[in-house]
Amino acid sequence: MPKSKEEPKGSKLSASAGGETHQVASGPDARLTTNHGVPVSDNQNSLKAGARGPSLLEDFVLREKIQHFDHERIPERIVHARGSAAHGYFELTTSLAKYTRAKVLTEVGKRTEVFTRFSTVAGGAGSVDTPRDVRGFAVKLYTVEGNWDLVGNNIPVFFIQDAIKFPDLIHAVKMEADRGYPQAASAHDTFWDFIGLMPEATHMIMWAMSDRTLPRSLRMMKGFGVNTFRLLNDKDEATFVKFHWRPKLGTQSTCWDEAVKIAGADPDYHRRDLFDAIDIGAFPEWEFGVQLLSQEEADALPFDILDATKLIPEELYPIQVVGRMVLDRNPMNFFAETEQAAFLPTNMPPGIDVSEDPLLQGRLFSYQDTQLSRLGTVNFHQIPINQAKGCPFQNMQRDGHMQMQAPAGRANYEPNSLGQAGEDGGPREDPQGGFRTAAIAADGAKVRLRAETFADHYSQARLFFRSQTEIEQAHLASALVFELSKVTFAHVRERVLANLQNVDADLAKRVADGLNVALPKASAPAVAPSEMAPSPALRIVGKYPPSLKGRAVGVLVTDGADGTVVANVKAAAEAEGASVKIVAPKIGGVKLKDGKLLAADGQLAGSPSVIFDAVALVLSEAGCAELMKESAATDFVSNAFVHLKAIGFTAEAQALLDKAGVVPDDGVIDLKAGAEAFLPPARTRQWAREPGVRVLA
Ligand code: HDD
Repeated sequence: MPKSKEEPKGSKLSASAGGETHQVASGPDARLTTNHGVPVSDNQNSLKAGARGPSLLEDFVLREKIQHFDHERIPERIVHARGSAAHGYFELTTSLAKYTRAKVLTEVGKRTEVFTRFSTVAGGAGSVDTPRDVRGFAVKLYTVEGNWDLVGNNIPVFFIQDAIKFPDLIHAVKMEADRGYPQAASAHDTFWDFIGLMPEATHMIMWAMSDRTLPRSLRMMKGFGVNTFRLLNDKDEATFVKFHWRPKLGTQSTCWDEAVKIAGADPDYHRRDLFDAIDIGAFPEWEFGVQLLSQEEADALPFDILDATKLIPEELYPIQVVGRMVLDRNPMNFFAETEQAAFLPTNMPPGIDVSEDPLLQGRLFSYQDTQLSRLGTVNFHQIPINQAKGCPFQNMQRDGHMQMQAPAGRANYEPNSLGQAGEDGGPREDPQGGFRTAAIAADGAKVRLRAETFADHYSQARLFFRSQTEIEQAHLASALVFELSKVTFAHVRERVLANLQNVDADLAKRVADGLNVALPKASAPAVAPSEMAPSPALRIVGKYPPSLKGRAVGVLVTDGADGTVVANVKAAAEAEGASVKIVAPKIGGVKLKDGKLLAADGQLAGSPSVIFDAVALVLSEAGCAELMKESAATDFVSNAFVHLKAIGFTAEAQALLDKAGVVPDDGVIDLKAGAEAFLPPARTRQWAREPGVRVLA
């Protein structure tokens, strides 16, 4: 779209959502107009026949305003409806030129603009941020050879092997057809009915029931391309590739009980966390890595590389880190950018190609198609956030709803002889630099079959479960107990248990005990599961980075609190990169022991401990006595304790600790030992505390 070269005085170009601009007046000239530029004299009163009379049809100002409002919503995404996103850049650190000719993966040091959207899968756009759910991790890279959309998840495998099952999977997990609930929850009959009947989902179920589906922050999640793709070099030689994003802040999760309470305390917890972090300049960062395999190496694997329910253990094929992504700019307008962003797995620059993975093959159709119903036009690629920004885009496609471009000239077909390429003749194909597909032989009979190499549904489920720490195994088993306890059909629970027997007999028994039901016989697996060497890479616990960076500390204070202790805790935590919030009984803050006023960031009832990673209680005796009458205070402390958080305290807080049921341990720190003593337990969770506060399966 042509930009005006000269800005009229007193006006500016409104910031673009990816390149496009329109003039808006600013300063004293910023007057309200209709959509067609007519100045509006009165935005408070509609045009009426007399002050108390009926409104007049003539009032085009009223009608335009109401009509536009009536059409503000577009259909939400059928899956991944709730999401938040940010702009940033991708930077290549190691060239993959041996494997690919894609410039984005060969030009070391070059920064490519990105737009990355994180999402939950099952809930609607207005649902909460912290249900137990897989998270979407979709990155749009505006490369110099066209957009590359790497549309992945925070889990490296998927529920199903063939795209034809996707509508069934989604129908089963979303709210039930007759009653319209539950919203954003897999703990219900139809989901587990489907899962029990689809043994191929078992590996993914292990991940879904693990703490991976309770991320602490979008900044603390891994991302995976999930499907197998190909890289193609300048000789058109193909290499299989799996794509990985690894968060610099480490992979961190919440506890289930905590996630449920966060949903009430702050339904926008993840969205706010991402926005705030970028706003203060704490830009989230991920390493970008690849696993590369030749055809021969893929053939030698004990599972099929085209099967999206399988991962390639990092211990077998280490992830080579070749780049990084930094998110450093919040969207300016949620709707224009985040809501209208259209990701397409078919968006790939030359040098990257798909594989025959039957899940991916279906995706190649679905995303383009769904945009037509969401965005309503074949021209959705012209919406600024979706435009190829790294290079021009031009072809002979024309017209359609919401055409924003006015291509010049007569040549809207090709070949033509109206003029030279790039001039009157328009653009031409580029056999050398253009996108080429890997020349993979494909001459089988037409069949509706699942390859036998896809038949082993349990070995990797077992690998995942057995690779977990004891703590993670207990969380996983307990999540299964929770979810299956919401299932009302006994036969559905039984079928899932029968499948779990094939994963691990101990797991199945623990879940059956947790449900207090008899353990059924194992279901007959299509292929008997085999043992794989445990993969420590699949664990989270024990790997939190030894720092408070990117995390939040809540300091509960009362009138008469010791300001020096507050200042010390704040300074020590902030020095590690934590954000520290002062929580007080009243939002106006407190008067400290020395008479100084301390401003509050949050009021106690609205700032429960679930929104912090560690807490400190800096109270006066009188303040503590007041808090003893306040359930929000007891909840603040008892929740911090059962959510395995470090609790720093001053001696005056002892009565509140006792009332909240806090039992002294390594994570309950008397601050008289100095703020430094609070840091080591605050950097992690007190896993050893868990058996004392929660009965796990
Ligand atoms: Fe999908 C959206 C990820 C399988 C059909 N998908 C969507 C988004 C993510 C994924 C992250 C949200 C993008 C955004 O932020 O706007 N989907 C995956 C992954 C899959 C997967 C990692 C398995 C490897 N998806 C999958 C299949 C199908 C779809 C098998 C259909 C056959 N997905 C869609 C869709 C969506 C979508 C219906 C809804 C909104 C959209 O595309 O733009 O086309």
